[in-house]
Formats: sequence, structure tokens, C-alpha cells
Amino acid sequence: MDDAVIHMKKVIARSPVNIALIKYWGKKDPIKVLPFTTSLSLTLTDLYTETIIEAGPFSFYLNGQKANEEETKRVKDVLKHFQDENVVIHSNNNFPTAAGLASSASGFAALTVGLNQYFNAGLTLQELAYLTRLGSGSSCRSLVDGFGVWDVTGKVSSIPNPFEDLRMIVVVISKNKKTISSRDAMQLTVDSSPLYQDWIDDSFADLEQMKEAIKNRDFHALGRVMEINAYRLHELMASSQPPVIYQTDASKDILKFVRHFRTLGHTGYATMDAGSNVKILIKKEELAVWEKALKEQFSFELLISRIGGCAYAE
Ligand code: 2P0
Repeated sequence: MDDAVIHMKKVIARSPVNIALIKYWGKKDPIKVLPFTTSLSLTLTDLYTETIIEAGPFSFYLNGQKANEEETKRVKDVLKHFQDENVVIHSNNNFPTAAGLASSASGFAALTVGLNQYFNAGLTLQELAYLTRLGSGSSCRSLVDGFGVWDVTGKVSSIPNPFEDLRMIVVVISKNKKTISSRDAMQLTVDSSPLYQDWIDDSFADLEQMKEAIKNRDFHALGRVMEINAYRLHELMASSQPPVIYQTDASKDILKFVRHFRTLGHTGYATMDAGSNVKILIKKEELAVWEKALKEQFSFELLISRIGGCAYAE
């Protein structure tokens, strides 16, 4: 291919957010970004990053603005593994950035598959997983559809999703950027929490139960394990020195609401990540009833997404 063709090239990549049902929190190998525990997630079809890659002197724009030094450095950490660095990258999220909605995960998955396409690099799934993790560990789970599994050896695989018509409601409690990044916070936890070994052990037990629930198409079992794992994550974070607290009173109110609403016979389970927002996994047929109740009792914005899909480029 001659230079003229390369310079006209434009690649558009898109990646959904992924939400972990079994969480990742801590690196055994920070250089290769290998986790202490195996995590498992679902992608959110309707919350995604779209990334445009074109030729030009290197620059990186996030939601229309020149990205800061830290964000740019992480992009370069991935980009330097490709043919050259002469690309202009525009990355846009269709949801609030850095509010515990895993924007860096969808962002890096879109970037990596986009660069792979742009440079015709022909990388395999595991090679893409390795590169995208350099930007954001959990991003490798957005490379696959179904339940994305990222194991302790770094391998990414997928378990087909046997549940039809699930929905995730994201209760947007705060759109503010978090005060401590996941990357720094999880390292602090690994270095200082007395509960860290217990977290590892419990996490593998949760994973086995989750796999069993998926195999049995048992939504209640899946939801219960998902919720327990998230509660445990936030206890673990709080046991760090100094404590890492992402939950706010509003988050706790929503969690309480979810527990209460279940006692009224409704089916839904909550999870939380490195931010104050709460995500509720429900069955589609109950969407209207959950939405109505949440809107009646709270004034938070709700983002509703279908489940599934993975990063791709064209
Ligand atoms: C997860 N989170 O499993 C967990 C749960 C947040 C809470 O992975 O340091 O962007 O780049 O590997 O993957 C968010 O952190 O962090 C995250 P790095 P990442 O989804």
C-alpha cells in the first residue's frame, strides 16, 4: 500500500462498556497487567466509546477536548506497540466519563481494535487483550461478547450468555471525576489491606458459583453472587490504609432500595464499581416497574442498556 492511500485512511472503532459481575481489584504483575483474581463481566450494548483514528501528527482528544498528560501517556503506552505514532485519535463516550462507568475500559478496547485495523496489524484476541490492558486492565473484557472472562494468566475468553433479555439500569449518582483512580486505588488496597488474601480466596469461590449459575440459567443465583461480590469489593476498598471510599449515602440508599424492592417480589440485583453509581441488573419484563419505582423515589438520572456486543472496527 502506498503512502497516499495510508494517509487517507480513517478507521472508526466502537466498544461497549463492560460491567464486572465478579470484580477485578489488584495486579499480581503491574507491568504486564496481570490480575490476582479472575474476573467476569457483561458488556452494555448501549453505553459505548466510539474512536476515530486518522493520519496526522500524534494527538489524542477525549470527548472533543485535548486529553490530559496522564490519559495521553496511557494511550501512547498502547500506541507505541504499533507501526508508528502518526495518528490523530478522537475518542467519544456516549455516557459520563470517569464516573465509575468504566469509560477507560471501553475507551482502550475501542482504541486497540481501532489501531489494529488502522495499521492492518492482524493481532489475535490474546494479543489485543495484552495491549489494551496496558491502558486499562478491565478493557480486555470488552473484546468479547457474552460473559467476558479475564483470568490470572491474562487470557480472555467468553462464556455464551444463556439469559435472554436482561437489562442494566445505571443509576447516575455522580458525574464527577473520581478523586482516586482505580489504578492507584487498587494498588493501595493490595499494599495495605489486611483482607486482601481473603478477597482472593472468596473471589475464586464466587467465580465458581457464578459459572454454575450461568450453566443452570439461574438468574437469582447469578444476581446473588454478583451482589455479594460487589459488597465485598467495597468492604475491601474501605479496609485499605487510608480507606478508599467510593460509596456515598446516595449509593447506600439505592442499594437499600434494591434489597427492599426484592422483598416485594421484584427481581433485580445491584453492583458497584470504582465510583458512586449503582448498576442494577434486571429482566427486561420488569424494566418499567423498576424504572417507575426508582423515578418515584429518587431524582437521579437513569441510563438503561441492553446487554451484549463487543469491540469492533470498520
Ligand atoms: C472491574 N474495576 O472489574 C473493576 C471493579 C473497577 C471496580 O477494573 O489499573 O481501568 O487500568 O487495570 O481496569 C477499573 O479499573 O484499572 C476496574 P487498571 P481499570 O471492572
